[in-house]
Amino acid sequence: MTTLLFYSDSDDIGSRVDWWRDTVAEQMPELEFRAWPDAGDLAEIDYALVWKPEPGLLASLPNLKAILSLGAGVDHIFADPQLPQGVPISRVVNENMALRMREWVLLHVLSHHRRQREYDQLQRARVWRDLEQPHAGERCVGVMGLGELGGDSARHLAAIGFDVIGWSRSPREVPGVRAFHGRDGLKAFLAETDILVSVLPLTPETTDMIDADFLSRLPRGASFINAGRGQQVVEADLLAALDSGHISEATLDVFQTEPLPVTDPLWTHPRVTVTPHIAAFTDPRALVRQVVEDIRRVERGAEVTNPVDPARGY
Ligand code: NDP
Ligand code: OXD
Repeated sequence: MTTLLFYSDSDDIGSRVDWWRDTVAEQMPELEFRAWPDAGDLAEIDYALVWKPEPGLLASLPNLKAILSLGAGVDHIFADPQLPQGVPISRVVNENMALRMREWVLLHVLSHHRRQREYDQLQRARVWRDLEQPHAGERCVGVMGLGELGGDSARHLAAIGFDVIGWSRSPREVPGVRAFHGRDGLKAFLAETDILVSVLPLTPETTDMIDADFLSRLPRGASFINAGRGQQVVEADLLAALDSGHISEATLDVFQTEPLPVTDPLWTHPRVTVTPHIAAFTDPRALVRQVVEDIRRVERGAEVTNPVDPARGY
């Protein structure tokens, strides 16, 4: 009997264990589904489907054949100092995830571009006034991360007329996007960017990357939109850049601490929009299809669908 262990530290996902059990059973009735903490004999677990597994959990499964991430990001798996070496890791990639991210990115880029925050203030004050509106081709949107999600958003930003540039670790070609890469390309990329969008994975290289020095390389008045990970941003430096006017506004979906603590100044900053890590989310049915596909592949000796490279960390 092949056995899957399901673990999630998120109440949203964890409270729907019966849905996951039933949906997995519909697609793979021969698979035994166990939900943490009712894991039974740990030596019987072949696959672990996880979100933020507690440290040491995966190392306690001696016969694990693959780790399947409940999210697109895998930093929650690499955060485990006892992560077993050599066990393949698969992460979520599907069109619905890219579509959701694209919707969120376009919504907020357009809101920054069309100065919606200022119009909201004018409405509250009952003031009828138009603000200068450059057209999209005069606005440079810089997208950091040109992978499954960032690449798709960048392409669609270009399709509605923005001047789009992108930044990745290695050279990438995205239709309609002028691409920069690596540390060497970063300065030039930032110097051109009016609206910065980050969809980067969290790795040792990207942790605390967006600090005072980084932000100072953007033109004065640039704005920032983050859907990558909160740990990439030194939040005190971002607040200082907002207060000085160097950064005109920020829309943040991800934070150093989630949920964002009620006392955090980001909640009430007049030029910050907060969304609760909802930019893109996994379509659970598509994810179950991917899980079943991954298990079938590994059982026949093939590679998982979307392998993560432990050396890169994403
Ligand atoms: P991919 O692995 O497909 O793409 C990652 C991109 O980031 C690649 O272009 C990669 O470069 C680039 N990159 C990685 N490290 C660096 C670096 N050090 N310097 C420059 N570029 C770098 O990931 P996805 O697009 O699927 O997902 C990206 C991230 O989005 C996830 O890891 C997660 O953190 C976040 N996310 C957020 C969600 C939300 O709701 N807020 C939902 C889902 C994901 P290269 O092309 O050279 O490999
Ligand atoms: C993520 C996700 O990685 O929601 O943030 O999938």
